[in-house]
Amino acid sequence: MNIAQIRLRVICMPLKSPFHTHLGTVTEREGIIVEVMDSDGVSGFGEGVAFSTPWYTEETVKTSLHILSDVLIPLLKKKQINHPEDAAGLFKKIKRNNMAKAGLEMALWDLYAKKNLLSLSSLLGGTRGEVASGVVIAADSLSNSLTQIEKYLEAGYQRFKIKISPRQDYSLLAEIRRQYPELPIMADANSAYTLKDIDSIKALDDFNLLMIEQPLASDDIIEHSLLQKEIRTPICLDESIVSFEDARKAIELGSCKVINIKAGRVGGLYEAKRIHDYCVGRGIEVWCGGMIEFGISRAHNVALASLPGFTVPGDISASNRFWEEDIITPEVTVENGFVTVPKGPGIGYGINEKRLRETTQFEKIITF
Ligand code: OSB
Ligand code: MG
Repeated sequence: MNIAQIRLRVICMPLKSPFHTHLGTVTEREGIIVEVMDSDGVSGFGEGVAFSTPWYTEETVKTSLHILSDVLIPLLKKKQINHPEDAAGLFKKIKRNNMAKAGLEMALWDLYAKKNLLSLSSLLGGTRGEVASGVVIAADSLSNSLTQIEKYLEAGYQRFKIKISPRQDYSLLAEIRRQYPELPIMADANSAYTLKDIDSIKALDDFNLLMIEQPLASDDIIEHSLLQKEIRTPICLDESIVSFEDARKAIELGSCKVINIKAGRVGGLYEAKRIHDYCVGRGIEVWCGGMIEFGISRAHNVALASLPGFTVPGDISASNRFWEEDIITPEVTVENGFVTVPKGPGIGYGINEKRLRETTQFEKIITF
């Protein structure tokens, strides 16, 4: 791959409505857009999905920018790579910083796919023409949760993920279940519980949840395996899985029955695909997670979720779930509960240059 330059942009946009979790409220989103251009002038795009503050993982926009500019891009400058999979090997000696790695690696996948006139989906081994769409309900009250469910049901979403915590769990889910006895719902706790709360977690078995996501701390891998033996609801891990090795260990221990795969959290599409391949055939379901992302990362998610093991509707919502106007064209849309997987080269979406320009707060060009 003949890289000529890399352009890093930090963009910022307000969310259409606040996103509440027990860890805090997100009202605006900063993100890093990575553009890798080759000597023919073809560009591949990736997105660094770290947040402004380290509430979800330890990375931030600033640490990602530092690791990209001062560590990863210099490595790529020194060593010519032939395939995006080589980037994973190159970045291996750098510990963690997975979202920074993924932002760059995903741009290389898009570029490679475009150069070879393949869709990213087919390059990755995708088999689906459309992916099932789910949405997250992250509201601050029961009534706001119910209003959002009504709105997103009308928009066609197939699966609803409700953010919960010990302060808002049983009564919230009970009322949702009372009004929607058949609705495919799950809960995401973002590590709000400890094993001491086992009775309140067990009680959630009443609601026929598809799964409960990350009830305990990210390093509570043994505790999750103890918990799974005590509850009927399948445990899905999110924050606990930042690598293939984490997935292998969690599965061997029986800590989960489902894994939420986010390419950003695990360091890129190569590692995401390895986790997917390992889960398929071991009876572990996977689905594609979301990061309140802009269109570039959303497009990568659509391609990833087209792989055969992604059997559960993911957190793959339309661009208009979060944004007045996204940075890609066309925007990601949900029709009859599905997003169509683009067939064009690479991620299959173009850049909305005007929107990208007006949301850019900082940019930096590194020439090779
Ligand atoms: O825990 O899955 C999570 C968003 C940001 C950080 C962590 C999580 C989320 C979501 C997905 O719940 C929201 C989305 O992008 O659809
Ligand atoms: Mg989660």
